[in-house]
Amino acid sequence: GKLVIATHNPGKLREIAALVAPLGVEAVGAEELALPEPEEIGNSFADNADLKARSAADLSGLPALADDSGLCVDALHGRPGIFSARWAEDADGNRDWMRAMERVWTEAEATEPDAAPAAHFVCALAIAWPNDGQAETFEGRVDGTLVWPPRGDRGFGYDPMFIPVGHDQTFGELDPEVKHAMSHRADAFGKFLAALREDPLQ
Ligand code: ITT
Repeated sequence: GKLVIATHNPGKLREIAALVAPLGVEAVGAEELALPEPEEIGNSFADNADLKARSAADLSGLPALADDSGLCVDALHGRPGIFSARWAEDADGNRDWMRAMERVWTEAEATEPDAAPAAHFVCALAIAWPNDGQAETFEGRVDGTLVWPPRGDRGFGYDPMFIPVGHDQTFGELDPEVKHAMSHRADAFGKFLAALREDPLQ
């Protein structure tokens, strides 16, 4: 059957399409179905993933998988967190990742000048079925440190400034396969797969 990947972010769509490929479902992006972007009014990654999945499932009549994710910096008490995308936006809503990374680095450095700032990515995945009030959510995480200047042009978002624990290259430099094997998204997806084994998609 079909599964809607309820994201308007091409970087996420690429990664989630790769993760769901082995499931044998036909992945369809939210843009392809011209689904609107619901307002992310939740107070947590899980709440926002839940509302994006339910909106896409109800409007498309298909099961929908949504991702809400972000970068949490220890020195910034977990910010930008659920505001990770908003930190990239200018007054017209255009996104500039260099601007977002610069803000993160500047604020982290102002708090802890000499340390390599500790940070982690969080990903909440939510799966929803049409007209079913409940979505199920799964949360994953990867720990690391931040570097400046950003390095590498792979991945998306904050990847060029994030070095995962156990590596010395950023997610922007590492092979996408390496990121997929250890990322916050892969961690959440593993939990989703474990639940699917109990309760399959069809
Ligand atoms: P959708 O809501 O349409 O899925 P979005 O980009 O608005 O797309 P979020 O609200 O979840 O999604 O914002 C998450 C931001 O966190 C995202 O735009 C990235 O900048 C950042 N982020 C999440 N996962 C990341 C990853 O794997 N690598 C780098 N940055 C990531």
